[in-house]
Amino acid sequence: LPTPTPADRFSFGLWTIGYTGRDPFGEATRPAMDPVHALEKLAELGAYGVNFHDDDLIPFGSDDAERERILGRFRQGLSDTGLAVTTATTNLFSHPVFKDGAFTANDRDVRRFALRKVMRNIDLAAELGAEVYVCWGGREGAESGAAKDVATALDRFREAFDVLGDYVTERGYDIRFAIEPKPNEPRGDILLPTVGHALAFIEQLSRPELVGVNPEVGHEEMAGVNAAHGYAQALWAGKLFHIDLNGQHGPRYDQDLRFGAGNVRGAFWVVDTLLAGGYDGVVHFDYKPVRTDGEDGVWSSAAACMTNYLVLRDKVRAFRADPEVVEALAVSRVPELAEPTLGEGESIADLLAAPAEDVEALAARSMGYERLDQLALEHLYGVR
Ligand code: GLT
Ligand code: MN
Ligand code: MN
Repeated sequence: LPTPTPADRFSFGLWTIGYTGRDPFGEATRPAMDPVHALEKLAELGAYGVNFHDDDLIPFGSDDAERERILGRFRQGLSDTGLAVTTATTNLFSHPVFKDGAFTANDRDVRRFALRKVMRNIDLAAELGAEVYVCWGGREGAESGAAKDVATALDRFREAFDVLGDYVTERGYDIRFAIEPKPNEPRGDILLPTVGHALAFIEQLSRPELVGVNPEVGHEEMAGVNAAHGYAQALWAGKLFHIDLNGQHGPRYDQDLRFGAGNVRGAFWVVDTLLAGGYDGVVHFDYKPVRTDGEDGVWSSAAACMTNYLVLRDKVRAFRADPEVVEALAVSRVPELAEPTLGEGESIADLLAAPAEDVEALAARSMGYERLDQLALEHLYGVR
C-alpha cells in the first residue's frame, strides 16, 4: 500500500477524528478526544496539517485564561509534531443562538454576534498561519417559505463577506475565504446549496478575489449533482481554494464516509479532476468515523482516507498514461474539444457562409464512449 507523507499535504479537521458519534437519535459512543493527542496521532499517520472550528479547540464560553491555557498546549503540540494549521473555521451552528442562522439570521443581534465570533477566530487563524478560512453556513436557511426572505438574506450574506473581506484586508492578513455549499441538513433548505450557487454569489461581493469555494464530495452528491463536475467548474473559475473529500451513497443524509467509500467511481473522477486541473492546495478530509467503532476505527479510517487518495491517484495516473486510453480518447475526439469552434480570425459572417456540414454523416459517427469508460473501470477495478 502507498504510504502517506507530509509532502502529500493531507489534512484533517479536529471535528472529524474527534467526532464522538452523537447523532440526532443517539448520544456519543466515544469520549471526547484531546486535541493534542489528535495532533500526535495524525503526525504519526503521515498527515501534513490540521484545522478546526473555534469551538473544537476552545469550548464555547471559555474565559480568557482558559483560552490561553488551551492555546498554549495546542501551540506546543503543533511545534512538537510539526503539523501545519492549514485552515480554520467558525462554529456558527451548534449553539442555540444560531438556530435561525448566523450571517442571515432574522435577528440582527445574532448577526452582529456571529461576525464578532468569526473575526476573533480569524485573528487566531492568522496567528497560526492558516491561509484559508472556511465558511460553512449550515444554519443559513429555512424549513418553511415565509420564514426567510431569500433575496434579503442574500443581501445580509453578501454584507457579511464584504465586512470580513474588509477585516482581513485592514489587518493585513494573508487569508482568503472558502464557502462550503450544502443543500440541506441541518436546515431543511440551506442557502448557497451547491458549488454553482456559491460561484454565482461570489461575483456579487465587493472583494470577489478574496472568496472561493470549498466543495465537499458528499454535499454535491446529496444534491444529486456530479461532484467532479463541481470541482472542475470551480477550478475553471479559479475558485477552488480548498477541498473537503469524503464519501457518500447518493442523495440521503450527510454520511461523511471516509474518502473512497461510498461512490467509488465518483471518487476516481474527483481525483482525476483535481490532478488534471492542477489543484495545488491541501488535500483535506472531512469525514466522520462511524459511531459503531472505538478509537481503533478512528485511526484506521483516517489512515484509509489517505491510502484511498493515494491508491486512486496512482490509478488515475496509470489510466491517463495507458496508450490504449490515449487511443480511445482520440477515437472519442476528446482532444478535439480543445479546438475553438470558430477558427482564428474567423468572423460570424465567415461561419454563416461556411459550407454546410454533412449532418447525417456527423450524426452517424459513434462517440466510442462505452470502450473509453470501460477502460477507466478496468483501471479502477485493478485489472489493468
Ligand atoms: C460540519 C460540516 C462540514 C463542514 C465543517 C466546517 S463542520 O461538520 O458538516 O461539512 O465542513 O464548518
Ligand atoms: Mn458533510
Ligand atoms: Mn465539510
